[in-house]
This record gives sequence, C-alpha cells and structure tokens, in this order.
Amino acid sequence: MRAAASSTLRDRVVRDFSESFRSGFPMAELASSFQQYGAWRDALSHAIEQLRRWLESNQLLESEAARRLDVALDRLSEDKLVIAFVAEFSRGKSELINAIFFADYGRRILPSSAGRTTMCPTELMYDESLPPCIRALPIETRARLSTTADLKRSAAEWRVFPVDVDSPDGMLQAFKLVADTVRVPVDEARMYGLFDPDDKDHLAAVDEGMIEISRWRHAVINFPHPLLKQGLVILDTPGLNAIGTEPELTLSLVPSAHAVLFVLAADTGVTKSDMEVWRHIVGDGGSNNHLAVLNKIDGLWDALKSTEEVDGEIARQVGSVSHTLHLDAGRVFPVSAQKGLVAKVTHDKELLRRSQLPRLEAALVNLLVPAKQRIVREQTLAAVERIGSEVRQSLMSRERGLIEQLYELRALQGKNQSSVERMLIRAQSEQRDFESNVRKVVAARVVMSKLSDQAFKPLRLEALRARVLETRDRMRKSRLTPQFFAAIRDYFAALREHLRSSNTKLLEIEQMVLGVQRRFAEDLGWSLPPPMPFSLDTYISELERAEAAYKTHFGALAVLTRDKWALIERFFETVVSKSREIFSSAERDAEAWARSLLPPLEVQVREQRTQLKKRAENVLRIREAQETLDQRIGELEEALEDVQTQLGELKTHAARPRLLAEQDRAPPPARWRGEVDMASYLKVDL
Ligand SMILES: Nc1nc2c(ncn2[C@@H]2O[C@H](COP(=O)(O)OP(=O)(O)OP(=O)(O)O)[C@@H](O)[C@H]2O)c(=O)[nH]1
Ligand SMILES: [Mg+2]
Repeated sequence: MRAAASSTLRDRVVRDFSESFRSGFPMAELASSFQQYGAWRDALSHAIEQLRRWLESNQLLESEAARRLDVALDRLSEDKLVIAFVAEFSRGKSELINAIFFADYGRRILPSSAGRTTMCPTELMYDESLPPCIRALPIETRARLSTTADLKRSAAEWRVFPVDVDSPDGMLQAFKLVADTVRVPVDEARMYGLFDPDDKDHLAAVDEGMIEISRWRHAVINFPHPLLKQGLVILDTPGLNAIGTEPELTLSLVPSAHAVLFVLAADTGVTKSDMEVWRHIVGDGGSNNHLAVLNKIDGLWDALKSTEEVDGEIARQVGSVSHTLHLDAGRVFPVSAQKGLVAKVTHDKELLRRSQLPRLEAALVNLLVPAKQRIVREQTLAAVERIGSEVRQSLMSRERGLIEQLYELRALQGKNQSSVERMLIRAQSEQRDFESNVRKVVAARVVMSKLSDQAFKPLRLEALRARVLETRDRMRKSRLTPQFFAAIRDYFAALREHLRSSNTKLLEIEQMVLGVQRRFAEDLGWSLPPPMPFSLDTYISELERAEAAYKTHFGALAVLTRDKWALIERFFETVVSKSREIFSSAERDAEAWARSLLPPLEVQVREQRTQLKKRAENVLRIREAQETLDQRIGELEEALEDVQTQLGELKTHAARPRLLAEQDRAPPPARWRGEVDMASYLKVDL
C-alpha cells in the first residue's frame, strides 16, 4: 500500500519535473537555474579537490595552505541561497511559496488560508545529515532570555516530528504544525512577551482572560525537495506580530537572506500595518535584494472590463506601491499566487501567463543567482589562486637555486682542485650569511604574535562578555528610561570601539609584513605577493545594522512601561547573540588572515636555506671525491627537469578553477536531459 502510494507520488513529481523541463514550463527556469548553479558549484569544488590532491601528491601542500583550501571547499559545500518572504498576515506568502517552489506536488504543501495561518517563522531546507522531519521550538522557551539562535545549538529544546515523504497527505498534515495555536492565560502570554496591555489589538483578542498564541516559536522543515537539496533555504514568516516580538527576524534571519520578497495584496493596497512591516523588517528599502510582490491581482480581473482596462488598473496599483515604498517600479511584481499555483497544477499555460508568476520567478533568478555566483566565484578564486601563486613562487625559487648550482658546477668542469676549494669557501659563507635572513623571519614571527594578541584581544568572547555583563547590570539598575537607553547606546558604542581598535592593530600587522617583504625584496630581490587586504569594516556595518534595527523598534519611545522594558530586554538578548556571532566571525576571519601572512615568506626562506645547504654539500662531496662532477650535474639536471614539469602541471591545475568558474552557466548535467536519468535523480527519497 505504502509502496504504491510512494510510486504514485514519485512518478508524478518525476513526470512533472520532466515535462516542465521539456516544455519549458516556467518552473523549469527557476529549477534549472538553481540546478545549473549547483552543478557549477560542484564542478568548481571538484577542480579545487583535484588541485589539492595534486599538490599533496607532489609534497607541495603546506599545512596552512591546506587549511585555507579546506575552508574554501567547506564554504562551497555549505553554500546556501536564502529567500525570505515577509508581509503582514494573509497577504499570500505561503501561497506564493507553494506556487513558486512546490507546485510539482500537485497541491498546497504549506498551509494557506484566510486569516492568520502561519504562526511561527518557518525555515524550509534540506540537511542530509537529518531524516525528513519538522523540528519545532516550543513557545514556552520565550519565557527565558535565550534566543532562537542560541537554542538552535541545543537539540534537547526542540520537538522533532517525522515527515513521511512517501505520503502527500501525511506531509501536508505534518506541515500544518506551523499553524498550531494554544490558548493561554493573558499573564502567560505576557510572560512570553506576546501580550502588551497597551496594544488595542491584543486587548480585543482576549476572551475570558485567555488569548490565542502560536504553539511554536520557530519551525525548521527538513525535506529532500530537489531545490532544497541544491542549498535553497526558504524562510516563511508570520505577520507583524511575530516581527515585532521575535527580534531575530529583524536582526538576523531576514537581513542575511539573499533575496527578500515583501508581499502586498491588491485587495488591501498598502495599509498602515504593511508599512510598519516594511519599515521594521525591510528597513530603508535601499537594499538591492528587495522585491515587492503585489499579490492577488486576480481580484482585479473582471469579465466586464477589457484586458487593457484591467492591465491599466494593475499598472496604477504598481505605480502607487512603488511610490509609497520608494521602490523602483521595476522591482514591484504584480502576481496572482493562487492562480499561478492552479495553472501549474493543471498545466494551464494561459492562466499561468495571466498570473504573471513567471515574470517574478525570472526576476528572482536574476536577482539571486548571478550575484551569488559572483560572490562565491570571487571569494573562492581569491583563496585558491593565492595558494597557486605561493606554490609557484616557491617552485620558482627552487628552480632558480638549481639553475645557479648547475651553473657553478658546470663552471668547475675541467678546473683544478683550488677552484673547488674556492667555491666551497664561497658556498659555505653564503650559507652562513643567509642565516641572518632566517633570524629576520623568526623576529617577524615574534612581533606578529605580539601584535596578533593585541589585535584579537578586543574580539575575544571574554571581552564581549565583560561588556554584556556591564550593560545588563546597568539596565537592571536603571530607574529611569534615559538611563536604560543610555546603557544600550553605550553597549553599541563600546562594541564599535572594540572592532575599531582591532582594525587598527590589523593594519599594523599588514604594515609590518609589508616592511619585512620589502627588506627581502631589497636584499635578495624576492617578490612576494602583498598581504590580501583585510578589515573588519563589514562587521562594523553589521553591528551598525543591529543598532539601526534597535532604533527603528524603540527609538521613538520616550517612557517605558514594564512590558516594553521587558521587550527591550528580550531584544537586547538577541543583540547579544548577534554580537557574539559578529565577534566570533570577526575573530575567526582575522586570525585566518593573520595566520596566512608569514608562511609564504617562511616557505621561501626554508627553500632557499635548503638549497644553500645542498650546494655547500655538493661542493664538499666533490672535493672529497665521493661523487664525480658529472654525476652530480646529472642529478641536478634531473631535479631541474622535475621542478619544471611541476611548474607546468601546476599551471594547468591552478588555472582549472578559474576556467570553470568563468563559465557563467555550466551546462546542465547530463542526467537532466533524459527522462530515465531524471527518474533516478528524482529518486529524492520521496
Ligand atoms: N484571490 C486570491 N487569493 C489569494 C492569493 N494568494 C493567496 N490568497 C488567499 O489569501 C489567503 C491568505 O494566504 P496565505 O498564503 O495563508 O497568506 P500568508 O501571507 O501566508 O498569511 P499568514 O500565514 O497568516 O501570515 C488564503 O485564503 C489564500 O487562499 C491570490 O493570488 N489570489
Ligand atoms: Mg502563511
């Protein structure tokens, strides 16, 4: 019975995907773009892995460089594309997600209905280390100050519900969880920060001292849909209420999304509460990854009006949305999610065209894929090519050393013993002289370690913790509103100062390394690639964004009630959690950067030292007549040939990632072309 159901659903999803690919039905563009992006990323990873293996087998991979390559590979494999859907309730977010991503299931996957439906922020993703399931965080966790991000680290806090992906009904049933509510006494809701006695809407919702609230605080749906498997993450959010009360949405989840779709409905226009959501979560509207969707345009379809009249009405609404949101009209997309979903399920091309969903999907792809691809390409190639050039430098210095030795030994041919003697003295003295360079590098390492300590100290979690404790203490002791606000203002200022002082020290490190490199260039003619530019500015901006969000929420308050006070405390804890994230990423990046600065020079010094040592030994052996000159010359010629072969191979291996990365769109993998292969791909454990 189960097998039969599974094969029916699987067959249908396989057939729909195949058909949409063959017919060019719009899902195809979105799906195939993600698919191609995934294939491009995989090919790039593969080229880097090949380079890594080649370096390793040629003993050319220093541990520091290996670590950097692994970081680049991990980044590629963990690469995610996040799309957030944000709106006041009932604007059609969930319906839009169903229509854009899940129409292949032939039905609604996410619950969508009139009134409030999605009660908690919901992430849809696929993590293959977990079985298909829904993880839900109980609302009671709001009584504590811990944030969702903190709680994500402790599995015990989450309830896990299995999802039977073989059964569409079972799946649908499971997904209804995001709409679960509970009735609780007002005081309990107040404890969770979900009831504000000053809020008229909250008061109106009270029924015999009880109020209905979401049963869950956050849900993560893990299931193996082909797009989610490619690293797509979809964030569905409830309306304003949750946005006001779950600061993480404002501070973390939505700002870190690669695209934010702000959904409005044509039947309501832009209401005051829509504007509030826009202001709270989308901020100034200046960011270039925001799109506005004017949903439910089917409400404007009117059999008694001409197409032109209806189109004119839609265009007027788009114009008014664009004006009100200060958003370019090209970024406002009128659609009918509901009709789009129906059209896809019934394969009605005309209805799909009228729903205008394909235009939104194309814009989404254009907004997401090229930008993401560019960032990933730049980051990855910068890391990989640097390693390639460091290895090339060290191979070239080995080559130079061998050529010099060969030159000297060839010059000895036919010469007498005293020439050998002279050469030995010269070789040994050059070897000794070079030790001063070794000492220079050792000294640089000592200075570096001292400066690094100073640079990282303000970024360490202990430093942050001290600020947090101090601020919490001040907040607790505040008697008056201004004192309370001042504590938070000073917290942000202090953190900014930490990042700035660390930035200054990092600049000193960069100058120091440049100085050392300059001396090596002057004394020995070495040219080393200058340090990669690095600063903590992006983290300073992130902190400033958190501060701006805090000001948007609370800046206008002059006097705080007890409930608002508690709300700000809760918000502050999210800020703390965000600060922790910022500081630990800043520390990690700064450390990785600093750690990568000296090794190329050290490798070169080590290489040169070995060459000089070998050279002195060569001459010594020749003097002692342990080896004939010709034999030694032969060995050196062989070694030179090896190095030159390695240089040639390195060129090919190191160039491959760029060659691949610059193909903007990798060709679709072969398995997409035939239906049989498609079936095996779409096995997707449905
Ligand atoms: N006519 C029409 N109705 C739509 C359209 N899209 C959504 N709806 C309806 O609008 C209602 C709300 O849709 P949802 O998808 O639940 O809206 P939501 O934004 O997810 O709402 P919450 O989950 O409560 O935040 C449902 O009854 C949908 O059927 C559309 O394009 N046209
Ligand atoms: Mg919803």
